Parts: sequence; C-alpha cells; structure tokens
Amino acid sequence: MDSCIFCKIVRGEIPANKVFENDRIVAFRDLNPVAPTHILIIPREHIASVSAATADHEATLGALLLAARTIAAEQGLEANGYRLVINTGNDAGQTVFHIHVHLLAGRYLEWPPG
Ligand code: DGP
Repeated sequence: MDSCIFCKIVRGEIPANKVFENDRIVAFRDLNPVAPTHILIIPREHIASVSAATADHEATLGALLLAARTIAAEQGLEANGYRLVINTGNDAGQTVFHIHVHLLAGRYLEWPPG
C-alpha cells in the first residue's frame, strides 16, 4: 500500500523508534504514547483491520500475538502486567488502517476503557 503510513515504516521510508522486528512483524514506539510504555506491533503485510482479515492471514495474526508476548518479556513487563488493544473501525477509534496491536504498560490501566 503506497500511501499507508505503517507500510512506509515497514519499508523504512519514514523513521520509527523500532524495538523489535522479524520476518513477519515490526514493532515501534507510538508517536503519541498514552502510557509509559506504548508500543505498536504491526505485520509487514498490509491488512487494513481485524475486519479485513481472512483465514489466509492466520499465521500473520498468530505472529502478532507471539511478538507481543516476546516484546513484553524483553521490556520487563510481565511482573506488573500489560494490555494489548486492537482498535477496529471508527467507533473504536482506529485511525491507521493497517492492523496493529497497542502494547500498553507502566501504569495502572483503568477498565472499562473510555
Ligand atoms: P489507532 O487509533 O488504534 O489507529 O492507533 C494509531 C496509533 O498510531 C496512534 O496511537 C498514533 C500512532 N501513529 C500514527 N502515526 C504514527 C507514526 O507515523 N509513527 C508512530 N510511531 N506512531 C504513529
């Protein structure tokens, strides 16, 4: 996707503070963090949202969660815990239509979210 901002990060066309990457996944710090740790975990492959995912994306979607687990461990977040969020669609506040997992940690996270 030529115009997708996260595809541009994957291709290295715009800078990002990367914390993890492998053959399927890239993870980097959110530009506007809402918690002391706020990392975005994305697939290299462009999938617009959870709603746009198909059975063909099963391995990629699994890789997203496994990367989240690995990053949380690497960042030392397991002891106090963390939250994984996937905003999907307008009512959920999705603003970038390239599927991404928010990894939030470093403070007590209220429930339910606003
Ligand atoms: P969402 O609202 O779930 O679609 O989250 C999109 C997030 O992406 C939002 O927290 C801000 C972040 N973001 C948007 N553009 C950029 C960017 O160019 N670089 C980085 N690091 N984060 C971005």
